[in-house]
Amino acid sequence: MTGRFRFLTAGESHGKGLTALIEGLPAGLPLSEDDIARDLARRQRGYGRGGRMKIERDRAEITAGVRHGLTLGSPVALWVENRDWANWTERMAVEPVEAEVERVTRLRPGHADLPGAVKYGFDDVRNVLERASARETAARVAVAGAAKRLLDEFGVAFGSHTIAIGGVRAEPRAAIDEEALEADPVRCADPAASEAMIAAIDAAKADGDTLGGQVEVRVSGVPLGLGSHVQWDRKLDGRIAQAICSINAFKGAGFGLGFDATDRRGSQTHDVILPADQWGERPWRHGSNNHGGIEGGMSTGEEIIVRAAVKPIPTLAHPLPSVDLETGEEVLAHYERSDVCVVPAAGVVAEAMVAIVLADAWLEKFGGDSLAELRANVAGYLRALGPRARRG
Ligand code: EPS
Repeated sequence: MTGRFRFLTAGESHGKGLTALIEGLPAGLPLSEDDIARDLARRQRGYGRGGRMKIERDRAEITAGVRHGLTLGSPVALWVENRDWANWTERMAVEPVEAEVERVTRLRPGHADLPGAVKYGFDDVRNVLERASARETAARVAVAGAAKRLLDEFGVAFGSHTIAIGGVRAEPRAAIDEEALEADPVRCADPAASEAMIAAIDAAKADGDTLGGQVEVRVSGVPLGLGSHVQWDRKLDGRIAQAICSINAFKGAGFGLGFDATDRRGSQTHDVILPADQWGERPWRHGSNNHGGIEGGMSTGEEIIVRAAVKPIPTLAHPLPSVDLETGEEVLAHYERSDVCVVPAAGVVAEAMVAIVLADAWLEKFGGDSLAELRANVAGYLRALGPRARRG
């Protein structure tokens, strides 16, 4: 992130709610709560979620930075209520409470519990797990609603889908029916794989276990030239990978073929550049998109394709062996209500983080205090690129 579009979030999973503060949106951008609502709803769905999603009805309230439907160029503040807070008012009270509140001391392997509690000097793991919870991703998706709204002005469009759950892999599809995808319980475009994924989730649930998987994010309409090859922290793929790996339970990111490229020879990996006369519209075109729309840290004008790996979540109904933080005794890890598989929702969160990085890279490249100024800058660049090089 270069800081052209920046944001912070605050909020505990069972606290009053989530707050997000966005800086960098130009003035004059139409932005409404409805623009943000769609992805918040998409994030709440997905087979394998636990009881919490039956309680929440996520909706972001815009509390600053927008007037009469248009951004002011000032920070935009968002508020997402935790409906579950009503059940936690004493355990998560801001003020000290009289009652003895039960502490969590049995550490969950794979979670932030152990390093977080030791590092911050807590004797109650709840002080860590509340913030380490993936509840926070609701705030990120809300922020991304504004980032997407900005990029939508320029025809940039986002999608994501599940490509693997628990070792069940989807067959690649040339085209994806978005409506069918959103209706699919695991957001998978391959119906046979979707059924097998659901069966795998059921089996894991029956065993008190959890499942991870892989998601793919696709972005169309990004012109050649976002990011740069000249410095490590300006590389677009590096910035996206950092953003992806910052999401709870995400363990890696790849582009285009992703890690599958490591099994191929170079001649089978790189996208040949074809001359104009084969394609008419532009002076060149890549013959394939194995590189996923980014080469040398810069967008190439092709569709951006990000693949990301999600580990199985660490809260297990049949807990793993662990240690009690207070006594040092061998115990079974803490369990409280949780999800079996979050991969379908994780795709929506990955899409959100890619949108945030692209909004930042967009504003870095084009700048402008108002949408009109940004528009003029984009148009000037596209003119300079030439009519043949604009879009993938
Ligand atoms: C989570 C545990 C579950 C999930 C939660 C993440 O919450 P609870 O402990 O209230 O049952 O539902 O995810 C969300 C609340 C959300 O909005 O995605 C965890 O421990 O990370």
